[in-house]
Amino acid sequence: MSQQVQQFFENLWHDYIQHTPSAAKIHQVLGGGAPIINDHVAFRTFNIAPVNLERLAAHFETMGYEAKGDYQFEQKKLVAKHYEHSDPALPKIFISELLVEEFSDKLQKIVHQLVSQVSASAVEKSNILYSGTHWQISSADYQSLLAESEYAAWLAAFGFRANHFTVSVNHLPGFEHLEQVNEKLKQEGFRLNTSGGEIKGSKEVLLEQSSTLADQTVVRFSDTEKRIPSCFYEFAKRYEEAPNKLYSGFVAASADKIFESTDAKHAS
Ligand code: OOG
Ligand code: NI
Repeated sequence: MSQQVQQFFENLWHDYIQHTPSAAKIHQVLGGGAPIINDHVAFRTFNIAPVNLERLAAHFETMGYEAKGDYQFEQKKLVAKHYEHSDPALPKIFISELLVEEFSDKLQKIVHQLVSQVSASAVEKSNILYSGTHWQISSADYQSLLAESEYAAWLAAFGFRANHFTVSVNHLPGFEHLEQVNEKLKQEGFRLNTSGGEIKGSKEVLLEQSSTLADQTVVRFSDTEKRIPSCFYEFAKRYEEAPNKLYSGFVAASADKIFESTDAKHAS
């Protein structure tokens, strides 16, 4: 992997743990300080130029990633794609985008107002992917978004950065099953996302996933500060689709529940 790509992922991780202090602690609990292989990193965006999925994905294509799977989330009004790199040391990338035109005029107006503040030249730099917000939003607008879409509200508050990193349990010494990882995390006091069960997916669909509930951080809105859910950590165990070849896709029904790890309704 080139030094530039390595530096990119280091910067991404550094930004992520500022908003997800539990991820750094979990890294210690599971890996004992040894390096952990990531299965994937996930990003969220709006389907509006210049920040739409394809534009963000262009940075990964420059790094040598290729588009693989397409996913749809009708109820949440989202689509997503995943990207893979030929270097097995590099995580897969999962990018989703909100189908803004499917929401109310009110939501559309707020979101367009935010996106209009992002300069096209900022999107051309790869550090857009750990740049956070490029706008100010009031707590009232945040609440309006939240009423229609947890995803829209999260993105308005946190902007462009890793929504989560994901530990590859297949590459995690000392743990065979995802249940063991979950038990260890609960023993250490971390809260898991139980939407759809602690474990989403199964051996039959070749992918099992679990995640923490997002940490909570103080976000400065234009009028006030609020403590709201930030980012989470995910754990994935993959099964072979052919001898010596692990399944490398995602499972929409499971992903649908993973999205809920940042729901404000869990935070109390
Ligand atoms: C993405 C949720 C889906 C997965 O691994 O299936 C996902 C998100 O919360 O932005 O990460
Ligand atoms: Ni994920």
